Amino acid sequence: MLFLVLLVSVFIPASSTGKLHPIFARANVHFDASESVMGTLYFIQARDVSPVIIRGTLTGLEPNQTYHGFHVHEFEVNEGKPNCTAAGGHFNPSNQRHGAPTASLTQRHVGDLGNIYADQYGNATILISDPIIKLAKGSQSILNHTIVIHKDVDDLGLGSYSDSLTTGHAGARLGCGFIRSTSMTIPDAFKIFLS
Ligand SMILES: [Cu+2]
Ligand SMILES: [Zn+2]
Repeated sequence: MLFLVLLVSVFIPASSTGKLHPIFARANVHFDASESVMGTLYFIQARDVSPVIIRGTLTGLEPNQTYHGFHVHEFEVNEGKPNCTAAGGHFNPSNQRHGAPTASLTQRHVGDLGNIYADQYGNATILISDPIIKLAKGSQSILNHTIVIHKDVDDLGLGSYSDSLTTGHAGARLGCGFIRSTSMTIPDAFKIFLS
């Protein structure tokens, strides 16, 4: 129990401003076409002003394929058997260029989360903290949008391809999952950090 309390304190710094108002979401990722990527991603935002933490594991990526573009896309997809193409373009409510997750809101799409890394077994363990996406209500909320995993590396808008500034030249969509709000209590939600 003490460990859990300590753990929660790591992700909810005492110096944070704003009322504690945790929001949780999850996305069940399923493969598209002939690919086999799948897994569950959890999304947590502790306060309206807090970054969103994304935690989860994906399996079925090509071993040693290294980096894969990882974005929130605009439209809803079917949860059990998604057509990832139906997710449309990158979630871009502020009408900006494609960029790196470290860029400011005027230099990236809201949905630009960079790349995830596939290990030698084709698994990707994901722990991302992003200050731009939100679960709280507002134009930057990713609830009811779709997370997409791509076949190729996202060049973060730095490449010389014709689509570097729109998609990061990340290629085909291996899998995707609809981001749905879920009602976890705080301890249950943060237990995922113990696994
Ligand atoms: Cu994408
Ligand atoms: Zn983008």
